[in-house]
Amino acid sequence: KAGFLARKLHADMDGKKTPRGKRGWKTFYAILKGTVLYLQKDEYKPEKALSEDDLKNAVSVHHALASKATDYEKRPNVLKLKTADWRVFLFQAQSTEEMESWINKINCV
Ligand code: I3P
Repeated sequence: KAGFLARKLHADMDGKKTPRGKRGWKTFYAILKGTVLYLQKDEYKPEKALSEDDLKNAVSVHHALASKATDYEKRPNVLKLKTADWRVFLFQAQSTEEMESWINKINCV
């Protein structure tokens, strides 16, 4: 599965709230491949290798939990992702259908 997702960092690996200055929304082209959610700055080009930033932004969704972010009301179609290393991300999809599709795909990994 692939598509555009806006990401907001909510909590870091220690489970603590992501500090100010790093909490802004940023749009990526997301690709779920195996147990990894790749977040790339640009749309996927098969001939282009992943950049260092792309690798840094990749998230393991193994033993992660995705759900609708019912407590976040500022934007529509936002899902919450809790990872096995205690990070929390918010991802905004482009429609309700897309959000539900991402939640199902991530939870079925
Ligand atoms: C954050 C940015 C986010 C905002 C967040 C700010 O600032 O403005 O858009 O979240 O508020 O801290 P920065 O880019 O300097 O990290 P919302 O869009 O959800 O309001 P928050 O700290 O209340 O999460």
